[in-house]
Amino acid sequence: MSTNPLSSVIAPPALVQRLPAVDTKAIQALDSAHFLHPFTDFKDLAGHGSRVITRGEGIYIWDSEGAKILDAMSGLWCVNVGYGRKELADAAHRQMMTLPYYNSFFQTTNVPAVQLAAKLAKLAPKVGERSFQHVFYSSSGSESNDSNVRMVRRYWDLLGQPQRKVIISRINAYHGSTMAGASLGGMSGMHAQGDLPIPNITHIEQPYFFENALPGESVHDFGVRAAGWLEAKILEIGADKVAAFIAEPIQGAGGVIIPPATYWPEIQRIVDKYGILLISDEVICAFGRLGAWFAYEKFGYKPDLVTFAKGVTSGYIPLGGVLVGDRVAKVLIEKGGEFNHGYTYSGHPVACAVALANLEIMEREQLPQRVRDDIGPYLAQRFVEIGQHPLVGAAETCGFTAGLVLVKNKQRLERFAENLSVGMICRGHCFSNGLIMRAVGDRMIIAPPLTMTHAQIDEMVALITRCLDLTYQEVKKNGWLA
Ligand code: PXG
Repeated sequence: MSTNPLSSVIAPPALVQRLPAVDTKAIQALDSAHFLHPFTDFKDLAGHGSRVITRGEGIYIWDSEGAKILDAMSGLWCVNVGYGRKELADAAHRQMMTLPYYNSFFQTTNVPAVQLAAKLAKLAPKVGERSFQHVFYSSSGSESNDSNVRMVRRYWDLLGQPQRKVIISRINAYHGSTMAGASLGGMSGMHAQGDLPIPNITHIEQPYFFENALPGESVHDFGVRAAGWLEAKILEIGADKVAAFIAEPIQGAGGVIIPPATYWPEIQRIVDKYGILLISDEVICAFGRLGAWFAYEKFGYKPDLVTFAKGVTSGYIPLGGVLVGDRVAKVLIEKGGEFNHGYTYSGHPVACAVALANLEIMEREQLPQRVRDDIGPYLAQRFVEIGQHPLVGAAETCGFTAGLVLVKNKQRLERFAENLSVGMICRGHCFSNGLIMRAVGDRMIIAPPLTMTHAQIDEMVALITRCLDLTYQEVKKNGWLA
């Protein structure tokens, strides 16, 4: 038995395998004594203790009790290249030994930050006349969206239109957890804590067909109507007061809400008509998740700013940022004057070095193409089968992410009462059966590493089916089916 349980928790994977098991109880006691977890009911957690994750390899993670778990969420939508990539550790080590930190304030720069900016500019496809030649760095998606708010305001100020302040977002969107990020997001639970949103941020309904379509409405018509809510909001506020519209290409944390094909072209028409900036928050959707380097490429729209984080380093080290399109960059650069905004870790050399190594892996293994042409279509095929399950009202995929809705009546697509928390019951079965799948209300969602093989997709689908069966038996026993 190790005398210091922490020593085995922080040891590298190869070593952990040979070390005695972690003292789970001791770690859990320290955890609840000192660590306030994000988005957590602290009192509830203290009652039963956290699950302690000790290592990862490929698409699997292991907990301190030795259980092997298939991580169908890539950590938190980020470990795109899978766990245990030595190249990324080597890149961090090399950079730490060369220059672990220097700032990019005061007209200084560092080599990895410059190289990464140039690399991202190359990977981001040009749309029409617009290209992305510039990057503003942060350390997370939330910070990046704060930077977006600052940049958008600065842009309109420099153009002599300071009254253009309102940013329109969507209900059930997730754009982070800082004051601006949570305000841009459309989560009512977050707004309720902290007097949010901050001024000049407003929301329209989301393009969620299953919930918001009219009886008998086609998906095609619903997409156009849902985009129309943006135009209605612009007219309500006054077009001359609207600065930008921000949206995730697919709403991730909101439950993998995939908009109809007609939605994005109509959104583009509307933002063009009123001249407002378009921000594509691709924190989840970029870097191969949807089968392209960037999601705007897949959906064919033309954003002015693109938020990124997570997959840029596959989550191995924090890094985020904004791709700044020509329209905004030109004004910020040519009009001059200092932009009074930035972070200690903007362009952190170690994070940028890891990102470069991560993108190299993604290019070498052609992960975006693999999602588009191979594992994405295979996942879609397997999800058609999952859609047949008696508990599943709808099952959809896009690239390498998927969502399904649990219903109490498959024919009438009737939903369970919210307080039954059927999604959480299903998630519980997933945990006990060695599968990480998220529950967002009664939507069960996945976003697995982009390195998954067909055999591993089969293994995951078998686990999902087993957990759906177990949930079905439980809700049936409780008399909750209709
Ligand atoms: N934008 C989007 C689209 C995101 O998905 C953020 C911004 C914020 O990124 P940071 O790095 O500040 O967390 C995110 C993050 C969930 C979940 O429950 C999703 C996220 C974060 C935490 C939980 O699915 N996405």
